Amino acid sequence: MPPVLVLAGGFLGAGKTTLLLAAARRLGEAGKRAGLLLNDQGDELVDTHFASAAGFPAGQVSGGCFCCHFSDFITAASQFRDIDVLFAEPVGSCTDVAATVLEPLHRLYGRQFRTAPFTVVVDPARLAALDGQPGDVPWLFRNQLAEANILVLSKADLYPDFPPPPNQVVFRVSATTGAGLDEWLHEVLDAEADSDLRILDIDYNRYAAAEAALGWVNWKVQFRAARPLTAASVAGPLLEHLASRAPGIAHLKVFVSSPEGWVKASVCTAGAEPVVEGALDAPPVRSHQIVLNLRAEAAPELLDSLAGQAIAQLPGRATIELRQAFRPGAPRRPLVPLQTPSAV
Ligand SMILES: Nc1nc2c(ncn2[C@@H]2O[C@H](COP(=O)(O)OP(=O)(O)O)[C@@H](O)[C@H]2O)c(=O)[nH]1
Ligand SMILES: [Mg+2]
Repeated sequence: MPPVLVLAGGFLGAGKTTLLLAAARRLGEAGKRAGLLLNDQGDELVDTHFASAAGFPAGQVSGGCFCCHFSDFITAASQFRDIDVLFAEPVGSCTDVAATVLEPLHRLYGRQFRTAPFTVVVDPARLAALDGQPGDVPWLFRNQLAEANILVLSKADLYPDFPPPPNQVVFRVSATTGAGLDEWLHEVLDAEADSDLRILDIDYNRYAAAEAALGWVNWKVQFRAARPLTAASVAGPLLEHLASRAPGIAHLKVFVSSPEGWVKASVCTAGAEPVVEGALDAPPVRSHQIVLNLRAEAAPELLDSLAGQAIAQLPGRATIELRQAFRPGAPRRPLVPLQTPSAV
């Protein structure tokens, strides 16, 4: 049997990776093997390190979205061996996934993958803040919602009673507690593969403007501390320094690892409490690898210099292995939309 390919899109910080890891764990308990395919506009991705550290086969399409790198997506997806389910997470600033990824998947790769209905993961807090908001980024977010076959209202432990949007198949899921996870998994894994795609009529100029509104910063650093430090005592100050200074944060993530263990710390909106996961009790060591991903509605040069300051204030010597700061390039329109698109 070909593996089921489950695409789960949605905005930055919606909870996609956490959901997919929880689902992969749940499948593992049931004797099934799941892999994760992540995606980024840049090259070093906290999510991929996190998924590998959690013990799952993980791959990545970097340097652009699945849609504009469809052949890379197929190559990367084909490299997973002996899996039952492949979860794929497009970049959080991506829309038009139905037309540019799912439609060609159905048409050209139906024998290689059984494609599940398209899930879009939504953070209820961001959805609540969307009401009537003007601008290109809210427009992009609305398009993400409109093309979903299934909406997952994430973080149900925090927002148990959030009202579901009308005219959508909705699941409330907490990846943290596991509530609602089985129901969603059942829906995506057992549904008829060819659920109708919701192909949109996307204005690619506006889409490009929305993507370019975000500054994107990825750093990878080898850090030699002046004295032994735990991963948490590297990640904590780094995150706090940046979270209190970077404007318009959409997602800030730091992954600090050494052979003794790893810690992931993240913030999804300005002013939110950081979430810290991993080996908080790992013994202190001097050598750490730091991977930092920051996406914010601000100039990449500013975000890059703030990242540099945050790393410079750590007590020790940092050797930079990767330093990227940019606005995502304009996405490319698909050549042949097969179904009649609808406007949002
Ligand atoms: N309380 C709570 N937090 C969650 C849940 N799912 C994700 N998060 C947090 O939301 C943030 C963004 O999650 P992530 O999976 O990285 O989002 P992504 O950018 O959509 O992949 C992280 O800090 C997660 O720990 C959940 O079910 N409950
Ligand atoms: Mg993610």
